[in-house]
Amino acid sequence: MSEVTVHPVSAEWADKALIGAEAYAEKYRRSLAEPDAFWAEEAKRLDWIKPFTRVKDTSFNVDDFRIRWFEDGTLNLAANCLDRHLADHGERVAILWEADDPATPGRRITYRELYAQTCRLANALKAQGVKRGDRVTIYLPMVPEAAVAMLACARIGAVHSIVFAGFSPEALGGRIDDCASDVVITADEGRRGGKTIPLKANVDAALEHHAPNVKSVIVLRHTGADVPMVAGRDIDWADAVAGQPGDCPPEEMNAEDPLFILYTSGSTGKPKGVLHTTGGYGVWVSMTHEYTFDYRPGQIYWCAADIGWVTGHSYVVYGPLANGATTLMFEGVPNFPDHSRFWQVVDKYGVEIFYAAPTALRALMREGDDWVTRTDRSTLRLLGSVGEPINPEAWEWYYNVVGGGRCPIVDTWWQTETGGHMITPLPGATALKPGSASTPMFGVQPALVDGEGQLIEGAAEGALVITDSWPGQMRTVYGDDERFFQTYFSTFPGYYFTGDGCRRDEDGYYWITGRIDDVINVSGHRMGTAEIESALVLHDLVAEAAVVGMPHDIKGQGIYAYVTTIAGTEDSDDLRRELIQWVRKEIGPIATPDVVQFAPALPKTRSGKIMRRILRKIAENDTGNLGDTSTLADPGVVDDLLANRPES
Ligand code: 6R9
Repeated sequence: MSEVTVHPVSAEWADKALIGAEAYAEKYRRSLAEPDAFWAEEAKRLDWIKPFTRVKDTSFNVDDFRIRWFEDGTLNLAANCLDRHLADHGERVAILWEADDPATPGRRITYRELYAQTCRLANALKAQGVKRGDRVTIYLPMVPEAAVAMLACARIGAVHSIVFAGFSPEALGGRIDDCASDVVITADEGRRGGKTIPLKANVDAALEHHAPNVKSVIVLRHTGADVPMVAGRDIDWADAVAGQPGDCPPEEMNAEDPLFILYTSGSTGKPKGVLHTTGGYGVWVSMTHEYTFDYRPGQIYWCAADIGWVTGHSYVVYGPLANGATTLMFEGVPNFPDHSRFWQVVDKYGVEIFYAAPTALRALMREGDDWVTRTDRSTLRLLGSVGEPINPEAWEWYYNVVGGGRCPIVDTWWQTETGGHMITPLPGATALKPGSASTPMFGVQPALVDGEGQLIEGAAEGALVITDSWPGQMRTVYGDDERFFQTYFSTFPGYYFTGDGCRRDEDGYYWITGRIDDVINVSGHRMGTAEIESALVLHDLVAEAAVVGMPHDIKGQGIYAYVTTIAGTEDSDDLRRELIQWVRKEIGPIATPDVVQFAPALPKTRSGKIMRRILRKIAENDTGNLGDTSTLADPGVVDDLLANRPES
């Protein structure tokens, strides 16, 4: 290992931060030693309708498996994000919106306005027949109405399921079906990087083959494009809310009632509907947003993630709004109209806290410092990173060039399943080591296990597990408790298995090394290799496919697909291009394979298992040492793969 540069906490941060080093140590100790007392205290950050009397009731063991937090308390999370802010700071800006095109005027929506818009839509949803517990699918671009839609669902106790607006009609339809939504909220079109995305047309296509139970589609006019409306099913957002009152009583939800479903990729099968509930999730995102970002009311805060991912749920909408923050929503992309865009937006709104994914930073870093240094950025005081490991080179660039050496970087490790930050530095407490997510959040007990499932102590490397529950933990896979248990609690009995590999150094800092299951992380987005393989084999000419990750300078990982076509097919470049388009159509552009290699056969063991280890090595171009190939049914297959590796 090369020498690690340590950036100690500056005197100013140590002095002014909410949590300093001693406070961190003491609070962390208490969170484990007295969890009930600790969490009862933290839960006061939310307004409860009926206070809870029980705090933590959890077990990861097969015999008495349960995850319940604050279980007899009631509350409404939308009311916590809106109503309680009105008395003292209703005129504070809740959402700042910056359009894709810098010439389009931005929007500033106060807490009072957001409250009224949310209530109108909540009433409109009720008028469409949506009841407590019903699922509503949201397929919207990064516009304030996306937050309005989420909060309107939460207000009436409906469960939202957001599908990223970059997903294809096929992927959208599958997700609508899985949770049996009967209402879809979408827009005419989205805009990103100067291009439009045909959202309404995608919904129409999705509903052709899926979701027979969808009764209404609410359509937001965003670009104003002329989109066909299906009579009796489709309704204009403006018409739906017209005449609806600007107040709507919040539904009294139990702490363990579902708040949302968010589909994420796993190592097997179709995407899982990760289910989060109300009380624990609310406490978790509010607490982590405040402590990790050292957030003080009134500060301008920008998380550049899309609401289609968990980061958008927890750190664009619920965490910041629960804390009365001003949260910036950006419709566009980092490199449109040019590579200065992020920093122009920072200057335009005076952003103080900025949170983004390493893939965007690496892409910008490649374009040179000038795009950054020509902007001011003097308002920035804290930077964050999320979604994938950040390489030390990108970290130093972020720190020195973007942050001018003034701003700590919080490298936050967490997952869709964890609801919020799990391992992260706190800016006033943690000396920073570039590339390390560092130390656990309050209540989080990470551990490393070896291949036999034995805990390993001290400086070591292993599979990352969490040994006890935390309030923001997912509660189940929607409709499939058994799959939830199998996926996360059966590999290492008694522990939550994260799917990540990890190293712990002599100072107890955690260094995430990446996924150790069949999940690849492309530009911070999770893709299951099995999902891409299933899409490929749907093509008439494909007999078999195997997909692995490959290193990629910007995206972190790229997608490398091995494809065996049916006998007699000509493996041409045209077919290669067609297959790439096919996957884009089946899943969406984020799943575009970077390399398609035709393979007359795939390397298999005698029992017929594909040896992915070998496929990974070839994809990584690390072909000197393929390891043990003695269990292969036909070793000749590997020679053919090596000889025909396409240039990437
Ligand atoms: C929040 C989010 C989760 C997976 C996770 C890990 C990777 C996320 C990371 C990180 C290293 C970080 N990951 N943050 N790896 N350092 N700071 O991204 O959720 O989309 O579910 O992905 O992302 O591999 O297991 P999700």
